Amino acid sequence: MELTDSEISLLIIYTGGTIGMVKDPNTGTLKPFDIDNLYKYIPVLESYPFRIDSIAFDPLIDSSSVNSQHITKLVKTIKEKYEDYDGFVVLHGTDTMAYTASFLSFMLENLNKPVIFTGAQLPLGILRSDGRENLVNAIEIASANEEGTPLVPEVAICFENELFRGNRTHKTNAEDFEAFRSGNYPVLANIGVHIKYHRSAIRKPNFKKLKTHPELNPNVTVLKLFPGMSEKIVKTILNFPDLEGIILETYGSGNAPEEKWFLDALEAADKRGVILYNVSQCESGSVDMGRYATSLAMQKRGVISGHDITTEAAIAKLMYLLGKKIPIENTKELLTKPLRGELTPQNKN
Ligand code: ASN
Repeated sequence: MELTDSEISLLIIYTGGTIGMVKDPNTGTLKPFDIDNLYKYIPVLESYPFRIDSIAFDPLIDSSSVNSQHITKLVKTIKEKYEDYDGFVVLHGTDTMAYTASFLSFMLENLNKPVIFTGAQLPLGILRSDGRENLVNAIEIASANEEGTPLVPEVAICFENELFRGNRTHKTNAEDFEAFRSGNYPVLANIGVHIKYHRSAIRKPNFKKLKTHPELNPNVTVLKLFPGMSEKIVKTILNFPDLEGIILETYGSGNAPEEKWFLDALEAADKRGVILYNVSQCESGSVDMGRYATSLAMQKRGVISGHDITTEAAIAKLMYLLGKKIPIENTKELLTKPLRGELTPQNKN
């Protein structure tokens, strides 16, 4: 039986971001304002037929200031409140929304309830704001259920009439309301007169107990390759003593220069136990190591394929797996497999 409106309860976790920002009269810059603004601009929140509670970060932040503590705080909040609510809406700035959503997807194992991220490109106080529609849609989706089972039991991003899997998403536009794209995975829902859920793309609940993983290992970095990069700088990065994992943002289907110094530096890092994770700079398509000689050379030096994972999800996955302190061989193996639908399984024969 579907839950009746009066039985549904949602928690809005307001972290900050443009949605609730106002102009600082002294500097003219946008800064997050308090949660009362939400209710002022969306009075319908007070009269919703569900129970909607809200809590806010103190201080509220522009999402470009998000750090591991903020992410851990979100995980702990959801864990503490998990049994009290049917779903969660996270109001978050757009700049790092794809990162935070990716982190949460890994850190909330056995998630069986919706955690729907949303925000805005224009603050609610501005008449043309996209925030109202985004928030109302996110609430609708977080509360949607079939016989008491949520329709979207995963971490997702609801933005401009589309619902995306959080760990498949990338912010592609700083201007348009259509700010996000999911280049390698179909949208989970289209929002029009009706919300059309694409059931086959949505994760199925496993009904297991939520398990949280609050530890993240920060000893990772991203190296975006470009023609003409400095040997000295690249070697310094790969040799950095604390480095435990590096995402190599490579060209096309996972290609990189075949120069000897570069391949030797990769080999040396691999031998020191640094995880080398190959992620494409392209928004769509995937790393296919061995398709070209250049990527085969990397594979021989220990580089692991991230297949069609986004850089955001790769960072989150690496920091999460390294935070678990499991043997490096297990970490390497898990990096090639989907844990939360973040990459497409590879059928290597
Ligand atoms: N700088 C803002 C943030 O990420 C951008 C936004 O939310 N549209 O917090």
